[in-house]
Amino acid sequence: MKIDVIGDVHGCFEELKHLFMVLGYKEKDNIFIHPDGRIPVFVGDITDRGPASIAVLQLVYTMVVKNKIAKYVPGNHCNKLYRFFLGNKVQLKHGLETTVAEFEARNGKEQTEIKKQFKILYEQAPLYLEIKEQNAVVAHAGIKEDLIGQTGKRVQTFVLYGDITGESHSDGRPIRRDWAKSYQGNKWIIYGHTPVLEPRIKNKTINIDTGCVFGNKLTAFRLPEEETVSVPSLQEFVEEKFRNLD
Ligand SMILES: [Mn+2]
Repeated sequence: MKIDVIGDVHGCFEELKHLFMVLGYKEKDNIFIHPDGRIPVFVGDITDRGPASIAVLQLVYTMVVKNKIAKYVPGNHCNKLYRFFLGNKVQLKHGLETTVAEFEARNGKEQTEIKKQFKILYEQAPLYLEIKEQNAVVAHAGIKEDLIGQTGKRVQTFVLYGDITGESHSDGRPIRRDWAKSYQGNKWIIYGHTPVLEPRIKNKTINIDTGCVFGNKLTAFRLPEEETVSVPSLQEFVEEKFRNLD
């Protein structure tokens, strides 16, 4: 199974369609199929902030759940949207407000359908995905070597939020340890979550969240080729969202 892992889409539907085209997928009946049977793997955070979160949600649902020609792991934004759909009290900020506004603009029948689809997508998703054939692991915010193969609350927190310490910077951002720098494993760890201007490779890890929703680009990482493919963003560039990581 050859794979194309796709970074945080965040509602950037046009850029996602463009990326599929550049990767050689063909559009058929509103889904994207690769002539060589390649499998797209979404690294999570498919909604929020961008212009077309519901369209992305429905495309990912159709490809992953209905047609089973793609895979998906959840991100922290997915987790929060799921809790919103469960009826839990969640704060409508950090981009969730845009997805909820799109959702509330739909009629009742469409809302029922969208909610049902996302719940199924989220509930059937693994916390992270081990792709043995490619000796790779896909996890939204990454994963430490000793957590691979495990499940549970600690693993869930790590794959959704990264290696957080529980403390915050003065601007409110959580302090995160740089787990990728000390990663010693031989499996590829493919992740997103922290926007970077260029895909960041450290040891055998790669961060492919190139901040499409903040105006940079949408990136895929292909295995076994070990190459990245990006398309430019159509969104406004927001420089302060990008981290300078060495
Ligand atoms: Mn994230």
